[in-house]
Amino acid sequence: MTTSEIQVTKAILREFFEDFMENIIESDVVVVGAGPCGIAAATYAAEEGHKTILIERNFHAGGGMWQGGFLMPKNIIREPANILLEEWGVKLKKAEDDLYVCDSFEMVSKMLAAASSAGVKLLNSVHVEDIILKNDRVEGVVIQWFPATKMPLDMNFADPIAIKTKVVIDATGHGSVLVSRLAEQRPEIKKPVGCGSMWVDRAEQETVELTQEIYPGLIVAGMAATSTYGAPRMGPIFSGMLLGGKKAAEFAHEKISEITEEKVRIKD
Ligand code: 48H
Repeated sequence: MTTSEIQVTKAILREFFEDFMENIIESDVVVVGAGPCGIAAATYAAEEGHKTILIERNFHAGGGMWQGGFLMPKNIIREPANILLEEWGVKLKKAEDDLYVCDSFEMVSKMLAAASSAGVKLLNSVHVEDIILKNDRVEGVVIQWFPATKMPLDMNFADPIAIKTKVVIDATGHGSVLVSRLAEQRPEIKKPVGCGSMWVDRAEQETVELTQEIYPGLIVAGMAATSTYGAPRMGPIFSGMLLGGKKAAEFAHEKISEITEEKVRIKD
């Protein structure tokens, strides 16, 4: 049997466009940013049965997990977030007190495997540059190929496209990209201030507490929540990110249930 170049091209095009039309254009949850928080949020949302898209501007997913601390690929987790990682099959070694350590490579790959098994669709090399903001609600995101955003300014003329969803989760890390965009247009939303100085205990706890629905249809989670509200930073420890991601998925589930009930009520 011979394989032609055209067969390869056709298979890629057909699969990409079918997937995009069926699963991506309209979804239940869009998570922006595939760091620890975003991957956890997407996995739990998909496990609840929601059609979930995870968008990452880099070729690779994993965000801040790859480089551990000080460019050393070891990640630290604190109880009770170790349970989440153990469920995904990540090997943890007890460090000190309530701390565990694992290999970054294993954490990233097993989290991504769990996301994939749950049915999450990953859209990588895609930059989210805006939200769809209609009727005082976030109804989707505006996307562009990431390499296109890196073209010289005089060539950067490519218009983006939009995808619709019921709930958007801003898990873009330090930049709080979607909240920043919202704050430019809604005076009641404060511009993200950036994270405060390091204080591990408070930071880990506040990251989870601050993960919330900041505006109808938009949940801010993980480091994006920390940076939005100026809470302390935590350094290379990821429990707040995982627990924040789980909490964001729980919020998303509640919101989708409310939207579904509202639709049924209107129909009746
Ligand atoms: C598409 C985007 C866009 C965009 C950004 O930085 P992350 O790892 O974020 P979290 O919240 O999952 O985890 C934070 C953690 O990694 C960290 O930074 C810690 C613990 N810091 C402590 C400290 O003291 O500094 O992942 C965010 C992801 C990245 O992969 C980005 O590439 C991606 O979001 N992203 N993707 N469109 N506009 N902006």
